[in-house]
Amino acid sequence: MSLHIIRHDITKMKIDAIVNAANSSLLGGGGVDGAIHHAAGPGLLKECMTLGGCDTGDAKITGAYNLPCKYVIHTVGPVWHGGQYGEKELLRSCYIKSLELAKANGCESVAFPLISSGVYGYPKDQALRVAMDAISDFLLTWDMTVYMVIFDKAAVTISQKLFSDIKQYIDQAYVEESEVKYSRNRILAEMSTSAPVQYCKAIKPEKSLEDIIGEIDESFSQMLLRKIDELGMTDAECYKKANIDRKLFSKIRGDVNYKPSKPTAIAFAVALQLNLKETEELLKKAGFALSRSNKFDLIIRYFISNGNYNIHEINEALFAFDQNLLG
Ligand code: AR6
Repeated sequence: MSLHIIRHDITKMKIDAIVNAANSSLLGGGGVDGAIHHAAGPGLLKECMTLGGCDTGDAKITGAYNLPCKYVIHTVGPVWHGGQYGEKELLRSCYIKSLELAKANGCESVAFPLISSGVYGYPKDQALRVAMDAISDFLLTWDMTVYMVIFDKAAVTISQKLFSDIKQYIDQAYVEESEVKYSRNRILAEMSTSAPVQYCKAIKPEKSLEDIIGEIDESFSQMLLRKIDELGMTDAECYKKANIDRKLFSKIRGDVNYKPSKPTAIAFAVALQLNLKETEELLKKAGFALSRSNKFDLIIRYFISNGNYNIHEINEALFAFDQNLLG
């Protein structure tokens, strides 16, 4: 179970079901609808002709014909009229109805295009928000792997304000970093002209290596499980909030020395709503740190220091800045 944003052509995806952004006739059109019919071949249109159309906000399922997936779920998004005409509810309904159909047909993996965000004119940042919220709500109660497929880079736009806030945060951190480097270089330059360094005698360690290893700190998985208990969370609440697969979570639970990837470790910090200091502590357990000199780390810092722990919003921002995603 997890939700991923990926850049891809949906017609090429080898999964259980892909969703088509259709119109109410279900008889084909342009955009992703045209691409799906083209790749599926005439059999798809023939089956669609038997369905009697589809209401806005509703969904219907067909076979996939020449496509590499098993099913096509056709949903009809709302046309954008400014946002006061129930567009949001209708768009949300497209995602929920499509996911329910997928569930009823035993699908374990589904891919969505950004419905309504092309010909139907829904603002892309808002369309993505509705999509991510609807899908993540559904995933709270049902296990499935869901992909939000973004066709062209321009289609992913987090809100302009968020984008410029993060950009400013990154730029500011880069400025601070170069100031630190500058003063460090100055100190080094001054040191090289001052008195020679005094060497001291090697100090004999007081503890044996065995003793030191015996005092090894709590591991990543121990700290994670302790935090989950302290917060009174269930395991499922935690891995769902972290956008982490149940299987991966069981692996971590069962292996005291499990070494997660950095995005996985951060995903847990976000799920546990750790502050920056605690996040650094958890990351350190897995051998990682949050630096001030790369975009990925700065975006994470930005969200954590603003108390925003919505993993999907963080992933949207990471995606918009071309970074690896969490979870
Ligand atoms: N894979 C993934 N996404 C795609 C692909 C692709 N191959 N091709 C386009 N997109 P649109 P709508 C993205 O216009 O706004 C049709 O004529 C595209 O970049 O296909 O719901 C129907 O028949 C955009 O972000 O769908 C309806 O009449 C997104 O898919 C009407 O358009 C949706 O754009 C539906 O309009």
